[in-house]
Formats: sequence, C-alpha cells, structure tokens
Amino acid sequence: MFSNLTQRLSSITRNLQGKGRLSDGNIKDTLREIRLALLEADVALPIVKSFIEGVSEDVIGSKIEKSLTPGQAFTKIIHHKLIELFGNKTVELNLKRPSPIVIMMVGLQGSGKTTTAAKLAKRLIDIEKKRVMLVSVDIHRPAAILQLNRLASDIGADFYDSEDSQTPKSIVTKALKQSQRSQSDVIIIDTAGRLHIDDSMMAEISDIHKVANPNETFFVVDSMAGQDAINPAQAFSERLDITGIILTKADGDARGGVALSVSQVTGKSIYYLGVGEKIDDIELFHPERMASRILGMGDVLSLVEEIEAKVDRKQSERLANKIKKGKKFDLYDLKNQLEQMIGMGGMSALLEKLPMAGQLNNAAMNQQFNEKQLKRQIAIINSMTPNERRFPKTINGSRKRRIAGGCGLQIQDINKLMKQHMQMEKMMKKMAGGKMKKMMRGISGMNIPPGLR
Ligand SMILES: Nc1nc2c(ncn2[C@@H]2O[C@H](COP(=O)(O)OP(=O)(O)OP(=O)(O)O)[C@@H](O)[C@H]2O)c(=O)[nH]1
Ligand SMILES: [Mg+2]
Repeated sequence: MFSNLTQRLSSITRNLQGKGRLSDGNIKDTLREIRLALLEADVALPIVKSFIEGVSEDVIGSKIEKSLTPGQAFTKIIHHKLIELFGNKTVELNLKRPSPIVIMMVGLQGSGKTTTAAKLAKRLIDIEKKRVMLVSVDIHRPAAILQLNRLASDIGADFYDSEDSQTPKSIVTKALKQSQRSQSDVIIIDTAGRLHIDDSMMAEISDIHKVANPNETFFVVDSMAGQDAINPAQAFSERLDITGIILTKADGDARGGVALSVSQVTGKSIYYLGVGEKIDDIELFHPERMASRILGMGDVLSLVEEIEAKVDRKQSERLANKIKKGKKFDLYDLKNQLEQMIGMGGMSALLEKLPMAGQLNNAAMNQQFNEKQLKRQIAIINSMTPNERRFPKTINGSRKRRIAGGCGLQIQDINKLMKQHMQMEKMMKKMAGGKMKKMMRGISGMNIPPGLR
C-alpha cells in the first residue's frame, strides 16, 4: 500500500533539495505536485483540496526553522498534517467498561467484516484474556452465519447459534441475553454487507444498531475501494454513530488513498489494519508510522527532530566560525564531534531509523560508528597533552607509544584516529566558506538522506 504515493512525495521533496529557501514560486509548484500525487493515490478530490489548504497555510504561516532545508521543512509539515488527519494518537479499544462491551461491524459487501470480527475476537482472547462471543445477523447471504460459526470455533470464541426463522433484531436481543448468562466480556456483532444506497438495507442496519446499542461501531473498509469509499463512509456515518474505522486488505497493492479519505470524511480514527487473510493478520494502526510510511521515510522525521534536539548548535557554529577564520580543525574539535555522536545514541542507532537502512552495509557502519568505538577514540584524545590536541602534527612515534600506553590501546588505533582527523581537517578546509554551515547541520559530515537535504 502507498508505494506510489510514497515515491511521488519523496521525489517532490527531493526536488526542493537544492533550493536555498522556500519562495512563493516553489511553494506553489510543490503544492501542485502534492495535489497530483494525492489524486493519483486515489484520495478523493474534496479531501485533497482541504489537505492542500491545510499544508499551504502551515507552510506560509510557519517560520521555517533555520536548521531545516526547504525539503525538510515541507516534509515535516506534510508529516504533521497527515498525523493530524489520522487523529494524532494510536487508539486502542477501551476495555474498561461494564461488560459485555458490544462491538458492531458494518460496511459494504466483501469489505472484510466477518474476517475482521474473528481477527479482533482472537486478539481480545489471546492478548487481553477476554471471554468473547461472536454473533452474526447476516441472514441475507447463505452460509454467512456458518462462516462465522466456523471461525469462532477455530479461535475459541463463544458463538450465538441463531435459528433460521429469527430476524436480525431478535438475534441481537437473544445473543445479548446469552452473553450475560455466559458472562462474556465482549460481544462482536457481524452484520451483512450492504450498499449505502440500498434504503431498506440501510433501514435494517439502523434498526439493528438501535437494538444492539453498541459501545463501538466499526466501519470496515477495503483499502482497494479507492474513491468509492467516500460516499459509503459518509452514508454509514450519517445513519449510524460510527465510532471507528478498520482498514482491511492493507497488504494488497491498493494506492492507499482510502485511509486519508475515510479518516477525513468520518472524522473518526482508524483502529486496526487488516494485513492478510490469516486470522492473526491484524495490527493496531499507528498514525505516526503510517504518515512516515506514506512519506517513505522510515522514522526519518523523528531523526530530524532528534538531530535538532541533540546537536549542540552553538558548538557547531563556533566550529564553523573558527574554520572560516582559517583556523585549524584540531583534536579538541574532533573530540567534540565524537561526543555529540555519542549523545545521539551513536551512529548505528540513527542509521536504523533511515528508510534505506537495509541497503547500507550495516556491519561496516557499525564497526566504524559504534559507541564503544567512539568512546575509545575519545579516550585516545584524553591521553594527549593539551599541546598535542592543539597541534596534532607534533605527535610523533614516541608520543604515539606514550598515548597508546595511557589509554591501553594499540599504536594502530592511534594511527587510525590521526588519519580520521586528517581527513576531517581536509574536508573542513574544502568546505570553509559557503558550504560550511550546511555541512555543520549534519554532524561531522554525516550523510543526511536525500529526502531531507
Ligand atoms: N488479503 C486480505 N484479505 C482479506 C483481509 N480481510 C478480509 N480479506 C478477504 O476478503 C474476503 C471477504 O472477507 P469477509 O470477511 O467475508 O468480508 P465481509 O465483509 O464479511 O463480506 P460480506 O459478509 O459478504 O459482506 C475474504 O476472502 C477474506 O479472506 C485482509 O486484511 N487482507
Ligand atoms: Mg460477512
């Protein structure tokens, strides 16, 4: 899901990469491209419009933080907007209510209500240790009730076995009574699929809803539904008090627009994602993660925030000024950089958050950047005299031996550090001037992923 939207959005923000700052022109172009990307992802037009309006207000109204490039700033705003649209927080079923808690599944034909009823029941049984009863009021499709009955016995849920002659309302009434007798904690009512334009079926569901008086009414929607999900979502939430959404078939290649559209239209949170046909294929929906996934950035946003929070910007600026004035990058400066890296949890912790982390040669990266290694390098610098730190060139063979002895390491380790320092010094020299500040945004030349530059 979302892979296309993801590609489009990351290429849009990448295009902003080289731009020094946001201007009316590039804001307009970018908004137009985001609009297209959303439409292509099957998000409904009115939702696209209001989303773009929101983003544009935020972009124009915000003081873009100096530490972020336009691409980063834009990404951050879209990310926040998406999270907001998804209701900000991960919602969980409130189980601290008098039992039985009544949950009702509603939606179009084939959206996944029956499967999801069973998946949810299994979750509640296995994880929450609840006693769950399943009941079907689908008297319209032959074998629908049998389908749920089988699932119930597979997962160890109770099942209310109705008679052929019963109406949905009487099934609900009797099932509720039975659930009290059996002391069920939760009762999940599976309903027949229906079209939102079928008046008599919509009247039926509203009657069932009144009798059941559920604590939660979940609108179950197929990710593949695309724009076709809008009208039903609206119709169902007008008729019934929808309390949440469950998005099924998120494992498929749907373009993902449904998630955005349905959240917006109903104003309700997505509780769960169905991610496969098997009974365990259900997940909690995390707005943060989904927004990041849509933007194709792993947890890069939190990475940006982490960098902002942890980089000692004053230090970095001081160093930038120093180099600009033609002064040398000495071992005090290197130590500073190493300490900042440790402060950020080391390089490998950061790398894990990058979307392309899998593609990096982790072993090599870890070796070069792990915390132990950083601490060793700092220990080497600590074993030097102030003069050596300031004038690394004075460190000759006998000094190296003394330093190695001082920190309990080998001469090779000292050599490695000296080499690293030399490389960084060279880089600093090259960068002195315009590019310096930009580089200081990343720490010691750390590679910020393309989408964020
Ligand atoms: N891949 C995948 N398939 C799913 C998911 N959820 C449901 N399905 C499949 O979708 C089909 C329809 O699922 P049902 O649970 O019977 O749908 P329903 O809403 O109860 O259908 P009606 O009762 O006929 O309205 C079945 O083949 C399910 O296996 C999911 O999250 N991923
Ligand atoms: Mg069904």
